Amino acid sequence: MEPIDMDGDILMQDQNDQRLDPTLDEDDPQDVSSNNEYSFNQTFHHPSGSRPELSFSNINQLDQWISQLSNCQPLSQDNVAKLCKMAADVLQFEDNVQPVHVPVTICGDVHGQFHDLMELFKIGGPCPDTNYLFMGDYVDRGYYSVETVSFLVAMKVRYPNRITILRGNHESRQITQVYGFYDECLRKYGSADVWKLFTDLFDYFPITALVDNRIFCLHGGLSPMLETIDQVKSLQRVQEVPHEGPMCDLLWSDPDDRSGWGISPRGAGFTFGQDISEQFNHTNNLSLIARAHQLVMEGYSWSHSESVVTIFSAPNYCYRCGNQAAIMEVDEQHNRQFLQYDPSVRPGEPTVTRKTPDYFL
Ligand SMILES: [Mn+2]
Repeated sequence: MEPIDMDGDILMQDQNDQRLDPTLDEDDPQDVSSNNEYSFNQTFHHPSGSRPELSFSNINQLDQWISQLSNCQPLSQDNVAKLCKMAADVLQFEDNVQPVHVPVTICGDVHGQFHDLMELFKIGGPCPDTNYLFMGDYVDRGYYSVETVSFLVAMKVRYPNRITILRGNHESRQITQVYGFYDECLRKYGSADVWKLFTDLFDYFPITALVDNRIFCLHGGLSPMLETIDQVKSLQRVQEVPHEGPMCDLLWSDPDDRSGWGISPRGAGFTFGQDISEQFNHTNNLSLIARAHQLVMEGYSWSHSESVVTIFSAPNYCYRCGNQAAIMEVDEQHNRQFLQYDPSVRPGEPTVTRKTPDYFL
């Protein structure tokens, strides 16, 4: 049986953008293909002041939403609108390089596999008792992107110091129109309004996190335009994921066995070798780069003499890849432990077998 190449999200070519986005107006600023500026903005600082405290009524509201979502019941469109407004008020105060402290459990791609996300919290311990850092790709591919991203965003608003949610390359207007989230919103809500609410919110997600100044966490990988973490801090991140440039690379790049920088087969980001990872870790006094973005059969995989780790948290990805999932616990002493898990059962749906059907033989 041929191996299934399921990790290769491909960035669509520019000329397809208009066709792919049915909501685009002629002069809609969402079309980022003409934006060739790399958006370093030395004057960008996150808004001064602090995050507003949650009111008792907001806490009650959030607890009710979290309870409903825990049963895989989507919120009403009005409540999604309220939730996204509250979430933007939280996320806008976070940094491009969001500081996180140990102990924390670091997770990779989830991709709409809601029941497996519930399994993740069983394996890793419930939030907020356990602190979590998710490295993006909550939507697309799986059947429950709406419930998955609604749940994680509600948890973020309810427990902002206990859970960190980074942006993945799928938290994008363009990619979600190709890989499922847009269609799922249409199917579950009858319009693209909820898709618009969430994709507008994605612009505020932090793009990287730094665990106790030692572990640099991000969805994809490094960029030839970024030598230091301070340079990441000066990016203007509140925008659609660009097609190129440093912010694009952070969400799209992959480590590679070849040294130096390479052209990525994904059509966005770069491949980077061990020499690049070791230089970046040395320059920034890091012990590790933790990233997601690639399907790995054991759920985690070391690269570059353990200077990079890939974590993938969607077991049996796309309900057919047969892979294990993993999360990485980092304790107070910075000891790391990987917890692996298999797919949960989705109620009411047939068990999918990986056995090749006889009619293919
Ligand atoms: Mn990805």
